[in-house]
Amino acid sequence: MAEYVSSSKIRSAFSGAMSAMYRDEVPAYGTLMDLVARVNAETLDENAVLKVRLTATDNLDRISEERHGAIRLGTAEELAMMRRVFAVMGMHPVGYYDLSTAGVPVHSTAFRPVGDEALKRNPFRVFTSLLRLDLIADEGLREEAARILADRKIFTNGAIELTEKAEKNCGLSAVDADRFVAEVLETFRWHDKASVDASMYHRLHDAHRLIADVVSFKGPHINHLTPRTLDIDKVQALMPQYDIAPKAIVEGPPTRKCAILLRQTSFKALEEAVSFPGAEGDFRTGSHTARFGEIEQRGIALTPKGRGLYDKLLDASRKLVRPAADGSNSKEYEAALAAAFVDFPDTWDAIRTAGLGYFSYSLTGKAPSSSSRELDDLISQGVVQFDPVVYEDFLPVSAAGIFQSNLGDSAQQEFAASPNQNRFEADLGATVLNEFDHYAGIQEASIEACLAGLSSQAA
Ligand code: OOG
Ligand code: NI
Repeated sequence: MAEYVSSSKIRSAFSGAMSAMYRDEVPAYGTLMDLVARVNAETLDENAVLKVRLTATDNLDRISEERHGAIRLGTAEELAMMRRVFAVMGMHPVGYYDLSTAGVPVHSTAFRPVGDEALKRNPFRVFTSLLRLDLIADEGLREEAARILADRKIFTNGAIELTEKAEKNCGLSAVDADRFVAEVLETFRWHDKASVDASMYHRLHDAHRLIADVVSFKGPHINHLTPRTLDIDKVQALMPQYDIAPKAIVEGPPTRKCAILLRQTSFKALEEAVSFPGAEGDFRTGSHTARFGEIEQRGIALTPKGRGLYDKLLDASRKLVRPAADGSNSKEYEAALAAAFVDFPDTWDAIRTAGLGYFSYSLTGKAPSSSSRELDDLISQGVVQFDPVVYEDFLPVSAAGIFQSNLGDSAQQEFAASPNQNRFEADLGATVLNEFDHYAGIQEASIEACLAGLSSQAA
C-alpha cells in the first residue's frame, strides 16, 4: 500500500511555500516577519512563565511558523472547489462572517485545521470571502461581472486532478503532495495583468473597490499573510522604525494582562503597477491596491457568555468614540476601549470561575488529598492546573476594520445588514463548523483525560 503524507504535513508545506512566495512578492511582509520574530524572542526572554506554559502545552513551536492569509472569491463554484482543495490540507470551514453591515459586499468563513492535535502541528488558516454581487445596485454591471467571473478558471488542471485523487484514495503520496502544493500555489499568485480592460476596471472600481479586486484578475491573489506575535503593542510601536506605517488603531480588545480573543493591526495596501488589455492587443498601464501586511496576537477563546460580554463592551466603547480612519482620535478611542473593558475580569482564575473562557486542564502530578473528583476541588488541591485555549478564529468587527483600512476612506459605503448563512453554505456545499462547539470539545476532552489519568493512578 502506498504511504500517504498526513494532511497536516501538506498544510505545513503549503503554508511555508505561500510565505516564501509572498515574501518574494511583498518585501514589507518579510520585514514584518523579522520584526515579529525579534519581538517574540524578547517577549519569551522577559516572561519565563509564558515560555514554560507554552512549552508544557505543546504550543511554543507552532508560534514562529504560524500565520493566516486571506482571499476573496467570485463564484459559488470557486468556493466549493476551494473547500475541497483545503480539505486535502486538513483545513475545514469554521464560522460564518457577514461583512455587509460593515460596508463590504462579502460574506466569509475561515478554513482552518480542527482539533487540538492538528492545530499544534500547524494552525495555518485562510479567511475566505465570497463576493456578493446581489448587493450591487447596478443590474447591468452585476450581469457583466457575473459573466466575467463565469469564464475564468482559478485552479490549474493539476490542482483539480490531485484534489480528486486525494479524495478518491483518502490521501496523497509524498511525490503527489509536493506537486499538489506547487499546483495549488498558482491559484494564490499575483497577476500584474488584469483580465478586463481599463474602462471595465474603473466601472467595477466605482461600484466598489473590492469588486474590482475580485473580478478584474485571473485568480484570487493572496491579499495578506499575518504572522502571530506575542506582543502586538510592541510591534505596532516598532513598525515605523522598520519603515512600515501601521494602521491607526489595533483592532479588537485593549491591552490586558490576560489576552482574550484576537488583536490585529495591519499596514496599508501597496499601490502596484498593473496593465490592462486594450482592444488592439496593446496594453495600458495603471495601478491597483490590494495587498497588505497584518500582524495578530491571539488570546483565550471565549465561551458564548464571554463573547457576549466582549461584544457588549466593544459596542459601548464604539458608541463613545468611533475610530477615525486617519488616526486623529486614536488616543481617545484607546482610552474609551480600556475604560469599557474594566468590566472584563483580567486574571485567568476570574475568567474561569465566571465561565467566560475555555481552558485546557492537565494533571500537575500531585496526588489528590480527598476522594472528590470535582474539578474545582482538584484545582484547589493543586492536582489539576489550567491553561487558556487559544482563540483560532476571527472577529467580524475587526475584519471589517482590516478591510476598510485597505479600501481607502472613499470606499465607505452602506449596505443593509443581510446575513445569509444558508446561502453561503449552499454555495460552499457544506455547513460551517460552530466554533463554540469546537472549543467546548477541546475543554471537555482535557477534563476527561485528567479524570482518566487519576483513575489509572488510583488503580
Ligand atoms: C480579509 C480581511 C479579514 C482578518 O484578519 O480579520 C482578515 C480581506 O481583506 O480579504 O483577514
Ligand atoms: Ni487577516
